Amino acid sequence: MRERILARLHGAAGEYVSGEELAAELGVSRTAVWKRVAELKAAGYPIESCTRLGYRLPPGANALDAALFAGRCIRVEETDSTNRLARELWEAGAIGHGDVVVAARQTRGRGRRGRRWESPPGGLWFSLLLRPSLAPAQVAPFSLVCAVAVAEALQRFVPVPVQVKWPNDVLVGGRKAAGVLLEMQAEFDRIEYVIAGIGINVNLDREVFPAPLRGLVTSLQAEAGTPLPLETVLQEVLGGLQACFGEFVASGWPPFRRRFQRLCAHRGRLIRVCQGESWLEGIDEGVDADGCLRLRLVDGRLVRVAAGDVVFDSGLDAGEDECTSSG
Ligand code: BT5
Repeated sequence: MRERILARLHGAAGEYVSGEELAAELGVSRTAVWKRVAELKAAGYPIESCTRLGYRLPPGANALDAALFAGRCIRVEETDSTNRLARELWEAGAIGHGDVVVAARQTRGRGRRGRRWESPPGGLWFSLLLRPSLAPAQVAPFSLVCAVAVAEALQRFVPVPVQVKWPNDVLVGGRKAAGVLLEMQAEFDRIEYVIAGIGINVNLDREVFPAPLRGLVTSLQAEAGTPLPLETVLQEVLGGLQACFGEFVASGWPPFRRRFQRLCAHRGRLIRVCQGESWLEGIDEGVDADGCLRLRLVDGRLVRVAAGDVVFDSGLDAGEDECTSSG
């Protein structure tokens, strides 16, 4: 019922809707409406009430944005993967749009392409379930949008630069501190749900990582020189994701293109893009209007890359295991 109340108030475009009208439309009592509105307000929705006029969302209040405020946070001590758990909870009807599943540790945290994501206690491992009213093809750049949201939020906690690495890594002081795994369930032209899985190394020592990763990764604590309150970081990142999601649903990728470029660690640099068994090398000429990477190859050709892993600078050697042939 909360979603229907919000949708009705949003549809009224800043005008008041009386409690009586809402009650009649929803087939419930005015007291029930009043209670749900009180819950929505407690959850952070900017709903205004007036005894004689009823309720309204003030002009300019974006209900989609606000919809994430209502998201519940389901917390577990341990799970294999919060992305998997979020899917299971959705299928059981236990969670909906804007809900978040957070685990203190994951036993089989997942990266892209079946890779492993180290998730010991001290980090933030969570999945956000979203039901955007977009076509499946429109969602592709959303993982880049999430990387932007996470990077911008994390910059408030560390004195060193926070950057993005195409498509979905967040680097702190040049090393990977967070990653995004976007998974989608869709049918033909309709998205059933999107799960944005986010992993952030908050209070972790480098020693907790397997030896081959130690030189490549970092944590907020290592860069800030002090442990950080997990809950504050989570709320900051969720706030950023919420704002970016609202903007992405309303305006798509274009407003994020420049934000991504500004944060990008390898723009204009010589990079290698690894795609499974092969790789391409060239100068990064920025992301395009679809979020693809434009790469100027040594022979002068400009190619558009839709997927892969970027390796650059000293990382060229460190990432060699992901580029298994000379392409
Ligand atoms: C990612 O994959 O960066 C996406 C990571 C998403 C993790 C979150 S945690 C909550 C949710 N539940 C899940 O099960 N997953 C999501 P990718 O770009 O494929 O990077 C994976 C690679 O990063 C690995 O092969 C390692 O090289 C490296 N890596 C693994 N664990 C790391 C960590 N904790 N910090 C930094 N790098 C790590």
